[in-house]
Amino acid sequence: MPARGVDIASRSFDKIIKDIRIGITEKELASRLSMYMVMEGAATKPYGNILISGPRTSLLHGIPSSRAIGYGDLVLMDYGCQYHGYLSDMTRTVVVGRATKKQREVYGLEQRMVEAVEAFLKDGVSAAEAYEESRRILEGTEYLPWHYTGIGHGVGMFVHETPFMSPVSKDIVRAGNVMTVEPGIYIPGWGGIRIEDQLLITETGNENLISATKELIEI
Ligand SMILES: [Mn+2]
Repeated sequence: MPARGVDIASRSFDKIIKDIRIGITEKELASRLSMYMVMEGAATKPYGNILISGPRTSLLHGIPSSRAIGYGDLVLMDYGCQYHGYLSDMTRTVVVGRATKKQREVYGLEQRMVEAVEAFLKDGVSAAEAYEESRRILEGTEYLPWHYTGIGHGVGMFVHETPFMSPVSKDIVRAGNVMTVEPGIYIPGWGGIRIEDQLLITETGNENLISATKELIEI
């Protein structure tokens, strides 16, 4: 059942945030995160988990490096696991120390984008219109140029499946689809903030399978 893989990922988030501290490297944290998922029941074969920090968080598909975590860093974790053949995929971004005004502002916009798309998604809606729901939150702000167009995708036995949500998508979202919602704001040289949930689409709406909080966490 896909629900189990998302539970493993959410429980591992509660564990990994306790390990984040100044001086620990991205690689150390990434390996601990993989270990927690296996200890929680995931298959041992991982797939490209992302755990990046500081200005590197603006990299869409950054690979964990030897960079040590510092005060004021954003730490972006985009990860999931395999359980009985099905995959989970989620992202959370946290701040080490007190969030700056700008970090708080971008995080707040990101939260609003995720909420807008999740309020929109149900059986029969257009994936391209779902993208518009996130884009319009950034209209009139300085952050619109840093909004990435791919804001979600189906997840099943593969990590990226239909439906794909983007401005050029022709896909229609259907009840029974399991898919991510992951708009993001990626500012080169500053950093990026992404929140990614994984939803089960229903006739009337959707059910969020990720139980980890979306509120800003300051570590
Ligand atoms: Mn994803």
